[in-house]
Amino acid sequence: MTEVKLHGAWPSPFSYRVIWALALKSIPYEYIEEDLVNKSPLLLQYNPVHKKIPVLVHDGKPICESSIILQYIDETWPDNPLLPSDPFQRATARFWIKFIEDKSLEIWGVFIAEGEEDKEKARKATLEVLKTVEEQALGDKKFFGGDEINMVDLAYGFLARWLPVVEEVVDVKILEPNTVPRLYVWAENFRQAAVIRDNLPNHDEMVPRLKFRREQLLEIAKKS
Ligand code: GS8
Repeated sequence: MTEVKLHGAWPSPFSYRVIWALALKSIPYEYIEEDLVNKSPLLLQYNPVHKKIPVLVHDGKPICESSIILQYIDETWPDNPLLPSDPFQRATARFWIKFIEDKSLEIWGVFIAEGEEDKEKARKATLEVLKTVEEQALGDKKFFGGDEINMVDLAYGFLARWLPVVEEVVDVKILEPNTVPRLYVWAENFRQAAVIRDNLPNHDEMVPRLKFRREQLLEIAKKS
């Protein structure tokens, strides 16, 4: 019997990518909640380079970095594939996963924006990224993967639950029906898909957690 463990930290969007992939594949696993202020010796042993969650441990072998973990899961448990079989379509899916990884600093910039001018700048930068994604990657499809959720949807999943909480905490509006209407509908579809809906952090619980985290980060930024 194969043993799967996931080291994560609530409510990390990177942990959730892996949680969703395991759920979509119906893979049983043990979840281990890490305290990122006081990391466990096991986490440091499994991810000595970045010392970050998520780490998937499969039969004692640790795999780090959420997008690499998604690929590992898809290759190890090929039922309910998360990537298209056609090499060109696979390459395109990987392109968009890399795109959002490369743009994550821009998007998370909103989280630590302070003052109206800063917020507006961060809002515009994020919206620019979202418009590109909507026009070039999503188009008129229900999901990035077409009718079904695929790996690209999982990589962008944070837009559906985390970004709205960030918008609320920072008091900016970005992902709106009048700015990126197709991406807005995608976010609703994503949240409502059965496997995702059953594995989403609670919005009301996230708000105080993200508020607290934002204050911490702003404090650190002021000191440096
Ligand atoms: C990012 C993981 C990450 O930032 C991935 O897996 O995709 N590129 C990686 N993990 C954070 C928690 S989520 O905010 C983390 O583990 N931070 C601990 C630290 O920086 O000390």
